[in-house]
Amino acid sequence: MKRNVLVVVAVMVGLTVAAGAGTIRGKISGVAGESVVYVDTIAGRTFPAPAQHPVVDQKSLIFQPHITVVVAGTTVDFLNSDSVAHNVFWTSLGGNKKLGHNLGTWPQGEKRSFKFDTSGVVPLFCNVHPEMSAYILVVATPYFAISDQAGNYKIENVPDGSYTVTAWHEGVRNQSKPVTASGESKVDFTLSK
Ligand SMILES: [Cu+2]
Repeated sequence: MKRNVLVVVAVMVGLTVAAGAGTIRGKISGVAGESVVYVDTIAGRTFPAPAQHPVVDQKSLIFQPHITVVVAGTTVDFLNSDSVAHNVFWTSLGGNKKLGHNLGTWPQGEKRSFKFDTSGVVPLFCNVHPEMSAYILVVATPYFAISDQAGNYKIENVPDGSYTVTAWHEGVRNQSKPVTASGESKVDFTLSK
């Protein structure tokens, strides 16, 4: 009986701590279009990958969406919705050329899957259509957001704590800033080459 009470108290304390969560928001300037902002690795924390697989489609000769962000360990499904064959390959992952990979080439309606275990940027290409490109960002925590076209972003349900947040935008340098998240926190970025 005593043990049960202890368990209940422990669960309640856990819930109280988890309830201390807020929002990190801000604006990315210096670049046009969508950017990604994410909370970097949190020491001692790992996060389960979602059971549902995000889909990167190839449709109308375009990778859709152009930017996908996933937690490390997530399996991504690559679909071909066009009547022509498409390929998917990447030359590096997080800048590491040894993690480059070619998923092959496949016809309409088929998909191939890949599990991304290593954090980093994955630049996607199709070797049938050199003009096609897209990005997958593999990140360490589920606390990330893709900005709107004007650069405004909002990361919700971030547990209170001190973190590093990083802003990423295609073709420019990343920028990282410290944040002590508690309730509503504001972090702006100005990116440049
Ligand atoms: Cu293609």
